[in-house]
Amino acid sequence: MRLYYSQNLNPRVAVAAARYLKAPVDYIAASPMHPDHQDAFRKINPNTRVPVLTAEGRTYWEADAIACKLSALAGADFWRTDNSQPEMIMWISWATHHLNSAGGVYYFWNLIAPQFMDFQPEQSVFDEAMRDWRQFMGILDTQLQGREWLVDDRLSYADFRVATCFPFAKAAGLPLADFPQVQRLADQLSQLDAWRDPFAGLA
Ligand SMILES: N[C@@H](CCC(=O)N[C@@H](CS)C(=O)NCC(=O)O)C(=O)O
Repeated sequence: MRLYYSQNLNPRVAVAAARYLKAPVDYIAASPMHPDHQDAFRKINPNTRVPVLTAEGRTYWEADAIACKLSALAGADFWRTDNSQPEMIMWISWATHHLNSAGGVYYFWNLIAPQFMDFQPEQSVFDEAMRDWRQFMGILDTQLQGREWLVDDRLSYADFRVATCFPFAKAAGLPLADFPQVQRLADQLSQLDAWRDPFAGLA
């Protein structure tokens, strides 16, 4: 099995999941959007993005699908298969469409765009994303009150997914500490080697 990655937002989640599950994957550093690599990469992901997992003759892109596949192969309940599965998927979907979408604006414009362009959007773009970030972080904070983890008090992939932006929050300018329960979740996750330093030993 091969897991193609870069050290960016979504591949970080997939690599952390693979590390957490001790998946027997070969980690392949990739630059799928580099003009010299795009055509070749399109064969394994038409979106020319990472992460991508190749396993058992199939190819999986999207961090969530990769976590699902690796969890199944490990026989783990990291990706829930019991009655809590819909709730886990609810938080995964919510994270993608709401929390990470807001956080992604700061991640992209403050950390990624400056590497290759000299352009910043209007301040209103940042203001709107910050309003959304604070609203959704408030929702997450409320959900975490009285719970150790997001779903059924056991770690699941939903905890990784809602935390997608947390490792980049300080550098991107996204407030975490204003939300004490979310900060606690971030601290708990940081105690896991797989989450704190998923790229340890990788290029
Ligand atoms: N929805 C996809 C997003 C994939 C994506 O946007 N990947 C970006 C990194 S966050 C990418 O491949 N960028 C080019 C690179 O990292 O070289 C997922 O969650 O896996």
